Amino acid sequence: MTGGNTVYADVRENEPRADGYRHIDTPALVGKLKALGLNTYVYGIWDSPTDWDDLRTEFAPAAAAAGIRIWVYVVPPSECLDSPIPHESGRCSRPYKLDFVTWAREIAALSLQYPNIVAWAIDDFIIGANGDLFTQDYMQQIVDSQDAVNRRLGFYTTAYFPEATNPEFYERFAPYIDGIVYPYLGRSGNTQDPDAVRANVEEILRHTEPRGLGVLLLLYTGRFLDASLPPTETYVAQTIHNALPYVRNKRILGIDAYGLPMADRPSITADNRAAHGIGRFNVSLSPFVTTEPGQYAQAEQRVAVDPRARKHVLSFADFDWYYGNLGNSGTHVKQVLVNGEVAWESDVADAGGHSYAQRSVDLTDALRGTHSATIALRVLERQGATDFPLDIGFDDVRAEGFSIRNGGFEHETDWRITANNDRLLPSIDLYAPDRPARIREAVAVSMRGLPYIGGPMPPEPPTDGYRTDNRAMYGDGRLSISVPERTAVDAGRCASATQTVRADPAAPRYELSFWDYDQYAKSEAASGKLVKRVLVDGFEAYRHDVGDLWEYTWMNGESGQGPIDVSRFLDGKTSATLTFQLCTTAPITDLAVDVGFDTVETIGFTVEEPGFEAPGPWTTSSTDPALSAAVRTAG
Ligand SMILES: [Ca+2]
Ligand SMILES: [Ca+2]
Repeated sequence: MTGGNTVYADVRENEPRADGYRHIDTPALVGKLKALGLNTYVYGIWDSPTDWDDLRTEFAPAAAAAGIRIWVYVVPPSECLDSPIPHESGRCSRPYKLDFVTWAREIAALSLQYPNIVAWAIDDFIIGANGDLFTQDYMQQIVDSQDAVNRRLGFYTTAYFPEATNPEFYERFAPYIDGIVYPYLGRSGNTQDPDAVRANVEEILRHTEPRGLGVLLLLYTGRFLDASLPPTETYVAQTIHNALPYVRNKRILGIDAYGLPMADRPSITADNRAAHGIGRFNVSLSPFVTTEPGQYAQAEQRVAVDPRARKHVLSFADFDWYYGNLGNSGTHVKQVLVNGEVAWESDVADAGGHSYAQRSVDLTDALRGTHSATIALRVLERQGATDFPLDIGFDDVRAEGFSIRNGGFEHETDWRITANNDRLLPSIDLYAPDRPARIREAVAVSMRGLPYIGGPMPPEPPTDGYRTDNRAMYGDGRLSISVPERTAVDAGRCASATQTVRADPAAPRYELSFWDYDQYAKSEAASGKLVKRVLVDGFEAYRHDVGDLWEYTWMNGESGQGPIDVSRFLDGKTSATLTFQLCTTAPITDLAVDVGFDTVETIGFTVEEPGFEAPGPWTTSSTDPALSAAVRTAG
């Protein structure tokens, strides 16, 4: 299924139809589902106001003919960005929006026409303020509305592990629902650990089975925004392998491959977070996960030492993406240990951190006269944290006077990867440019119960500088609008990239889609100072604070935003200006930022170099010398 968090599940037609919308490509989608051997599709009504009609008139009958069952998914208030001002409106389940009594009736009616529609679900019942809407009285109205038309249609809601194992959740909702959709996130809000399936599912079934409720396991096969690393093909295959016995013995309803990449787009370029090559040692910690002092994760190896060497030196590169300006020191610490003794350490709140830094540790005294030693790269929780996520990288490990194997972490050998807890997740993180295709194959093979064996990862060509310097979404280029560290900029200054675009004056509507990226989220220190803006013919079509969700993540505006209707700015015009901008809204003294824009897509007008792979027609300017805009290409 498609929905929140995802990057291009690619189920739409390339070109807009006469109404100016890109519709669901039903023949292609049905064909891919058949080719992958999938028997059910969870159809999300969210991305486009045309989704419901595409389901009614095209997908439901085609899926029926192909023997594919359908679950219909609609969203609660927290995911409905609806405004009477078109360019401020975003994704929502349309046309009935938050009228779930009508959704219940209409989906039930459609399920009578197409009995392959077997269930419907509402996302996130009790996340945020959603619970205020779904009172017991309202739940009863929804159920009555559905049952008056089709009592056999299933009705479900999403329940994350804390709700899915909470008796109060069931006391409140069990009378109204047929079961839950459980998003599997390991033990600590991640898409890296497949090994908690059995423990988590068993615990959930202790609540659902006595109540006669069904469980659909939702597996993230595309990114989850509250996880530090996106899922890999081996994670997907192993999680399916662990869940499949529950499907076979009918204790769970099935496995929903959420965000399954359906087309052959490449991986996001910025997902390669190695210093060089495709691999690094990573320790990640998801948002909202609590850690305790003394918890650690590490990569360790036994090394042979030349006892006669004049010098023993360990060098490496590391990053943590935190910059000292946000404070919070004393929580997470990067360390090098030699024979269990700390030989080097750096707090993630130390200066630097936005990119890899080269380190050199003199171990001459520690290793003199010895023949072997244990070297460990460790991330230690000095103090516990509750919402201080991490994505730490170590790479380019080299030694003088002793030997290091696989110091570039280009494969999963030589290092012993361990943790003394299930919060900090250590791994050798390998980037595959064709990960979407690998994940699709892993799903197709594993759902059949067969073992998935991925091919070798293709190597990356050598790069100048660090691999992480290339933060493009796709390709090797993006728009970069940046301020350096320790640099003051007054309020009201802007840097921009602009081009004059050709518009079709007779287009039925005009749409602008783009993706943006920055380094900050949720930090008070970064909020209210820098704003990302997009102007269409001088009118502000988009405005978002740099402190918005999420950090280090390419977003389509934001999760609820998606493509923007810019018809009011372009209707009847043959040309207009398009401007991407970063502006200060308050004075800053030390708030280094490098905002990215990439992957511009339009309906009703044409943008040159929409992927910023070359400067082309983009004109950059700035009203402050410390604030600069540039089309930045790496290669
Ligand atoms: Ca590497
Ligand atoms: Ca690009």
